[in-house]
Amino acid sequence: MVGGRNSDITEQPWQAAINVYQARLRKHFHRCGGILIDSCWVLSAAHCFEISDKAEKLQVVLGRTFRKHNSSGDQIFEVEKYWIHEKFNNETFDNDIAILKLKTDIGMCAVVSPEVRPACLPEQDQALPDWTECEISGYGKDSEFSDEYSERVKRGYVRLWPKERCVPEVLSGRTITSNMLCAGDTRGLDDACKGDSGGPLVCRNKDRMTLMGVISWGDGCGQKNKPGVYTRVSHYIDWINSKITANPV
Ligand code: 4AZ
Repeated sequence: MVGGRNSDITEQPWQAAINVYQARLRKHFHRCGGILIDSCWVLSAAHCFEISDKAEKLQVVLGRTFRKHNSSGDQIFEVEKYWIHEKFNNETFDNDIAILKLKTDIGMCAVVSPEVRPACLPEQDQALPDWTECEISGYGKDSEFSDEYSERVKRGYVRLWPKERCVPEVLSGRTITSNMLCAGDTRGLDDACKGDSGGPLVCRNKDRMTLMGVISWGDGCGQKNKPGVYTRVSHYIDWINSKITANPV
């Protein structure tokens, strides 16, 4: 994340880190953010995964303030299976959403604690007013050309942009679909960056932190007058529920 502040995982207990095991180097590497939405279910971005990524190589870490440090509040899971949206478009990033089912033998996975708690989902097609202030979080890069991901989870504040402003003209001509939403600091301060993808954009709605976006893409990071682009989660409630219902824990 560009801008923003160091945070504590208890401030965004739905934040997940998705790691991929590299056999050659015999260790896990940070790939993307994710969002815990139910004990055994995590959302992320479709573009975070390659067809060659076997579920067995993925690891989901919950409850960590410091990305690489074990802590008493963390909960680590293997992935039983994951699904990339059937209509994900690799060119435009339309439908940039994926869902992961955590592995368990005991009928439950993540346990609610101060460090770990699911985000609420919006209703299908629910929208919030333009310029609503929302939060983004992640372990992504502190600047576009940084070599390393952030050691510590960060949180930033962005506002929801009106649809009329979320157009190719402000994003170097790239296609914007109705399944995307734009959010940014109009001054271009806080913004998601590489490694934050798949993570949350949450907005307060009726006193619940509600997952309105999945961090998806942007034209660089933190540039003035360029919003970040997010997957519009309210368009995928039926899709999410169909996956959860068809694959009981
Ligand atoms: C990325 O490369 C990325 N500024 C994610 C979000 C944004 C830019 C890049 C938004 O994953």
